[in-house]
Amino acid sequence: MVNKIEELLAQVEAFEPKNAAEVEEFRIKILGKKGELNALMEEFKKVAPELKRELGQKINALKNRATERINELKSSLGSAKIKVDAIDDMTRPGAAPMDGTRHPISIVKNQIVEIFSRLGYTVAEGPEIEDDWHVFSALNFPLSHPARDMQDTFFVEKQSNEPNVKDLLLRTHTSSIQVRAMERQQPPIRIVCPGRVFRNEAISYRAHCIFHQVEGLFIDENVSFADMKQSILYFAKELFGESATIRMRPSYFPFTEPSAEVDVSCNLCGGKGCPVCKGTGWLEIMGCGMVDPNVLEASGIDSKKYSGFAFGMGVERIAMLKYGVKDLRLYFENDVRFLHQFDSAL
Ligand code: 2NL
Repeated sequence: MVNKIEELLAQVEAFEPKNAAEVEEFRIKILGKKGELNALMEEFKKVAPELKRELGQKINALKNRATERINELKSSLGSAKIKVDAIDDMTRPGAAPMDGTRHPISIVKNQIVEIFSRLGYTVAEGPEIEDDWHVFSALNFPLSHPARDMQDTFFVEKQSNEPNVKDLLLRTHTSSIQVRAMERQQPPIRIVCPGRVFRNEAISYRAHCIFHQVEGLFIDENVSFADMKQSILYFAKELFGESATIRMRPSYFPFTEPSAEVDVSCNLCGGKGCPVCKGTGWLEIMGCGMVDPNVLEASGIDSKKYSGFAFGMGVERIAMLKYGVKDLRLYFENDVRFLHQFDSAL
């Protein structure tokens, strides 16, 4: 019986299976109900009492070692099988990584900037956190103007009570960039100012508290309303197509006089009237005007020598009109099914 035990122990140690099925077969042969170990136990019952202690220990050791070795083999062959499965079919096509695309707001912003760069405009940028002077006071906003209200503007909490520390706010338009440009340099000035702006507004299909603007400023000697009209007509044709026409309606802004609202002929229906232009044949795309002399003087520019025009547009609005997008919130949700529909060289 001792020989039998030793022979089985040697078999356990020497066993080299090729796969998990062979291990299972071996387990049944050694540890199974009708296996070698149970056969030994039957024999053990008949053994003389004085030999039971030593033989019992040997059988137990065999059982433990066999169980241990079979479990080891099972786990190593089991995990190897998974690895083999993963590269089972070497001809299977790989998962293609999705390419990113430029955001539609960036595409339209770049197109706007590119068109004005062909007219000699350069790009200027400025801080998103601004002070009252560059957003309101220098732009001829009266102290009581509603835009200065907490309801419309995000104010930044004051970090210090020292009298020379300014009140800060998030810019509500990119005009502040133009004020800084006028303070920095004398005319001729010809700049476009793209940027993110902030207004304390309830989010809806046509409004968001964060959005994008492009503003422009042209100041030199003898700049006229006719210059402004022709520049904007060129811009509208470049952005909406050669057949685009524009019309101007009188309007009001604190920083320009006279001021106008610009409509472009509806590119979707060709002017016949459709849901996007609400049957009018016209789409409102921007505001503009001759820079108010008070604004020039506030930034250190001689309003007797120089004149200029300025304009401003919302990038989300232009992008909605260009692509026929009816809900502005889509631009902020980052759903790739939406974003992947736009592609551009810009
Ligand atoms: C609109 C209208 C406008 C301006 C922006 C401007 C800037 C300076 C001086 C004078 Cl520094 N004007 N900007 C002028 C007219 C209209 O924007 O509807 N924007 C979305």
